[in-house]
Amino acid sequence: MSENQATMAPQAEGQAPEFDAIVVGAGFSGLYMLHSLRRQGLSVRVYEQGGGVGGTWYWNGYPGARCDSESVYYMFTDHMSEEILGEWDWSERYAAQPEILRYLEFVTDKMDLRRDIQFNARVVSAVYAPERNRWDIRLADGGAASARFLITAVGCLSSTNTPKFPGIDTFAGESYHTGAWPHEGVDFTGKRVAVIGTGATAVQAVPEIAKQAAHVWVFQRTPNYDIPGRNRPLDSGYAAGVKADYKDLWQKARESGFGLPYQIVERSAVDYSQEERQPIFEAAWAKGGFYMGLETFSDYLVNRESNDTVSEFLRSKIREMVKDPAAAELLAPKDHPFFTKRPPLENGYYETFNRDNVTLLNARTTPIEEITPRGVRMGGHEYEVDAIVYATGFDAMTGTLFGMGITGRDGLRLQDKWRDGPRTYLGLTTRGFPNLFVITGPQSPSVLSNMPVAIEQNVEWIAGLIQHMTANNLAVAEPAQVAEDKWVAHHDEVAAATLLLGTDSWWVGANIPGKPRTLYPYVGGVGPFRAICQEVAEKGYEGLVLTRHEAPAPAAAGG
Ligand code: N01
Repeated sequence: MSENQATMAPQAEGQAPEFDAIVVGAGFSGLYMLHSLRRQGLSVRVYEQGGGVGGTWYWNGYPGARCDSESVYYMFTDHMSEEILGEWDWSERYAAQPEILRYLEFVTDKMDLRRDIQFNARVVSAVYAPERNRWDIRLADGGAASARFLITAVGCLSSTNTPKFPGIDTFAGESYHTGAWPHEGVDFTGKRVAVIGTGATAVQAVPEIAKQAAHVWVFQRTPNYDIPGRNRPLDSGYAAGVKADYKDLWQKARESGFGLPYQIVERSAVDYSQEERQPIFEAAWAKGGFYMGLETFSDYLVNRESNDTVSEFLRSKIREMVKDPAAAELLAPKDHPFFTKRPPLENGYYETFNRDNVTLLNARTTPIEEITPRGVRMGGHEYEVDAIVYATGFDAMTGTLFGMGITGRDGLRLQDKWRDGPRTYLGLTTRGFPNLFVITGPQSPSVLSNMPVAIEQNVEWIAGLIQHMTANNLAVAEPAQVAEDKWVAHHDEVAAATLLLGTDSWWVGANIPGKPRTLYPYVGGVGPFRAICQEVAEKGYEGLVLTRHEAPAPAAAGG
């Protein structure tokens, strides 16, 4: 048997099981990775921290949680299974969290993926053993395993961030983080609730919480440019049309900048008069969704003047929707350009501030001082509440990877290698960590795109590389230093050409004290990224050093 051939090696009692590949995470990316490697005949084990599949959709069950990508484009394609694509129908324009979770469970069962997934299994260390060319994994419960390939499918937003407010542990009421929501749900009926944060999550949660609660205080530090989602039951004719045309539409999405098959018109807002721009903005506003950013003008991220036009349009809409002028002014962003933070989609958020039981508070001019046993103290006033909802985001893109104890050659820890910011080749690999592949990692398009499109490309590229290694009897893949340096330089150059680095956002790590400030996702676009990755593959995985393993292959490793 060649050292690349599949099958789980026979295991002596008490010995850690050995696999060809270990995948960490059972969300969209982990499920597709498992399927793709199993299809090659490899033995694969998925370790999932949660008690079920779903990843982000398992943990984020807060009220109002739904997808901001249109559901017809937020799913696996025929590359996963033509049958599933044909069988599944979404009920809403933007699917809510329970429906997406049901979808992922449906896919899992349909593809018989569950038998290779171990749930409630948190990876706490992953160490590369060069003499064996294997990754040794340890779980929080003491379990262990090893594999030649380690693939992280941990999502970009999976380590919650709760600011270290003084007194936070003294609160006597209920505390929740939106990213770790209780699966049984929370009943806010008649309760006084503090919501801290006004990002995409809070924008979804606040309208729903306000429908139940006696009163909601929203602690806002930075307002966002929220775009109307205009969620509604999915028109079956539209959905059928998308299905009928899905091959073309998906290809268009794959080749696009942001992973959506929208009609991008290359034009600058500065070349149009105010009278000409207005109907273009109004049309996108009426349509709802990311059309506002993608189908109006194309240079918002690189041209401040162009951006000012859409930013002002969006501020004018907020002033129309919110009746109290002081609240409207507070909700209208002035400190950053549109789309330099992720614009939330809103379904009733602004109107919520017209309710008597909702109060907006300015946590920018008067920062939260402390959490007390009875509530939140700010500006010398104590807001007494029964529950605090932390909608305060995530240690994005690197938090979970660093928490897994990933250690490469020569004892190098990932967080030490990336101390000044991630260094990767294509966002998928990093030198010093042979056979480690990161799905939707930093310096890949990931969160700057419709995630399933980025995930599909990443997974297929990794699967293609592993197949290539098997076919050519190669055992070790690691990027060359020069290739990694070139990718980082390219990534940084593309980022520097945009307005993104100038705004404090989690995209640049600004939400976590001490986190290096750099653009974490790649802003060159999913289409161009795909083309680069494809060219790399066509040139025999240029930039990667692919070798046979030189140490004698141990008998138990299947070689
Ligand atoms: O987190 P965020 P999120 N005092 O980091 C505030 C994705 N998503 O969970 O902006 C007071 O955006 C912070 O204030 P500021 C989407 O990609 C997807 O809302 O830093 N406030 C901010 O308002 C999104 O971008 C969907 O000044 C504090 C908030 O907390 C990403 O998840 C749905 C504070 C955090 O906002 C994260 O969104 C929802 C402090 N000390 C979300 N610290 C879908 O489409 C932080 N804040 C599926």
